[in-house]
Amino acid sequence: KQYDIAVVGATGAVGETILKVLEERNFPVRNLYPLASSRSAGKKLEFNGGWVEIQDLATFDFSKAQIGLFSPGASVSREYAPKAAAAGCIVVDNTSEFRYDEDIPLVVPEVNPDAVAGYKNRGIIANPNCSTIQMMVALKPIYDAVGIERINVSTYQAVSGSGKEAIDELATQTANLLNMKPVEAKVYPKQIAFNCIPQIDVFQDNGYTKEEMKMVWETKKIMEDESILVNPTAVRVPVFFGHSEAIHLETKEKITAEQAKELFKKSDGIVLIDEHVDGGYPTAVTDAADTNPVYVGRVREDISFEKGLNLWVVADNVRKGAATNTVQIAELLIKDHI
Ligand code: A2P
Ligand code: 11C
Repeated sequence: KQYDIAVVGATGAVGETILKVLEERNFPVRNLYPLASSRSAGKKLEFNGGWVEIQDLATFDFSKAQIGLFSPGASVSREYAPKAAAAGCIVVDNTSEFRYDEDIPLVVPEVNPDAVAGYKNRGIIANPNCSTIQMMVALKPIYDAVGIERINVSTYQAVSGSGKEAIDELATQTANLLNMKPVEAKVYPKQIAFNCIPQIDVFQDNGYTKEEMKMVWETKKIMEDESILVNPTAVRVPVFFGHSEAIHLETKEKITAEQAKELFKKSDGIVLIDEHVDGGYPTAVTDAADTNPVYVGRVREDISFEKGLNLWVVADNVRKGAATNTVQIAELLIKDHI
């Protein structure tokens, strides 16, 4: 069976990667409808060896597609995802717009695949935030084995998480600085080249940023565990592709590093790189970028706390953090539901 697929935001960092991932995984696409703003309508994109014309989202008839893969930004999804669903096109939405609605499933296929069935509620499935997705994939085997009381996490997040303009900003600032020219910060509140910025997304009333609170809210929903505690700090770093996370867990039962590593080796979607030699760990640029797995390394028992475990977790934020996870959700939909 083949499906007609609309990709909304097809010219963006995530949208372009969704097209690549659909091709790579041989998703059974009959007609592909790449949609973007009127600025892009009429231009052509390559897909499966042919050229497909980009159409204007504002005038597209969603009854032509069975599945819509959305990543155009929250305000655009707010308007168009319900319209698509009303026309019978099931939406997998990458934005934060619907994630916290109780009747909208929030899915990481390695963690809570059964939640996909909730698409029936409103015709929309939400794809979690990139930093949450990679953390969930890495923590699920530990959670199932010994339980998790609390997660302390600091992130080192790539600029591609903010879209194409941010990728340009890091490149331009870096080139300017190397050529002794002044830099201008537009996407980020401070210079990102050769710097780290401890703010991702807007501040909330409690002094945490929205990116940090996304990790708190989404972890509880995906793990279906309101009691799990998350203590996050989210930092933007001058990396183009790949988010890294230093995670410290407080588990319910003691787990040794060796036991944890055995679990990681057996788990779908995880690649363990953990050798106690120079370079014996994954990094964003050398391992994760442009690949789909979640990489785990630096697995250590906490030497200061009995039920503590330390991990280093890396993944391509545009792939597993967005496009790949979205396509995997669509795969679950066509396998079991439509
Ligand atoms: P366009 O290229 O036509 O502006 P990114 O996250 O990399 O910035 O990409 C955002 C994506 O969302 C792009 O494909 C962009 O299309 C699309 N987009 C942004 N605003 C709209 C809109 N109002 N209607 C349709 N698509 C939009
Ligand atoms: C970032 N995590 O790295 C963000 C991007 O909620 O889908 C993804 C925003 C989201 O900037």
